[in-house]
Amino acid sequence: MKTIPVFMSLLLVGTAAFAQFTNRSSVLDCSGTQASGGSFTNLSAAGQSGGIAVSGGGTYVNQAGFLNTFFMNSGLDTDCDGLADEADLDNDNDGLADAAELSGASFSPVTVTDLNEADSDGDGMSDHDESVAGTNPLDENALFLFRIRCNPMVNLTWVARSNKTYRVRYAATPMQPMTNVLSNVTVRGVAAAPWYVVTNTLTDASLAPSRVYAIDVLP
Ligand SMILES: [Ca+2]
Ligand SMILES: [Ca+2]
Ligand SMILES: [Ca+2]
Ligand SMILES: [Ca+2]
Repeated sequence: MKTIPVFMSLLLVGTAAFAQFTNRSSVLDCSGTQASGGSFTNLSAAGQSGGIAVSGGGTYVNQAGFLNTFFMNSGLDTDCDGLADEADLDNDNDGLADAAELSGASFSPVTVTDLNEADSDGDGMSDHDESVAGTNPLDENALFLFRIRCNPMVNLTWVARSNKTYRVRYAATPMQPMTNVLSNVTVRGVAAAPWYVVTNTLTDASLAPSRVYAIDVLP
């Protein structure tokens, strides 16, 4: 409920400036730095030492007032969680904070993602999950997947990232919990910068009649 005064104040600011605003999540606090969410007061440009800056990504300069003409979708709630984007630390609810999406620092190499889109490249894997897997969040062909082949031993093959460790678990049926660890695998191999992609295969030689597998990326 505390968010209502926030965007009401922002609407007031936009009207007074006769401008259109795009800035959806870069309310500045009273010291002129980017606010980290929560409750806000004194949000008008006049009463705010830092004003409101354009959230174009990267560093923020010239924080006194408005920059150019921009659109503000006041009260926008991208992830429909009841918290307006202006006060939401994670607009798209993908698990990666807005600040992290703007900085790109969760990826190596540093890669800026869309803070209003949970899956920036539309490959079915969220920006957060790609940050954990170490895959390129802007490449729809780069994501963490594995396939199973039987001949008759089971070969599990997945596109991995060199030097990451993966836990392979299994159960006899999909109804059972994945409590059995087949192996923890730290993937090595020749892989090219910047994403160090390498294909890895693990063999399950148990010859069990049926198994269901899961692979986790370990921190
Ligand atoms: Ca996010
Ligand atoms: Ca995102
Ligand atoms: Ca993705
Ligand atoms: Ca991707």
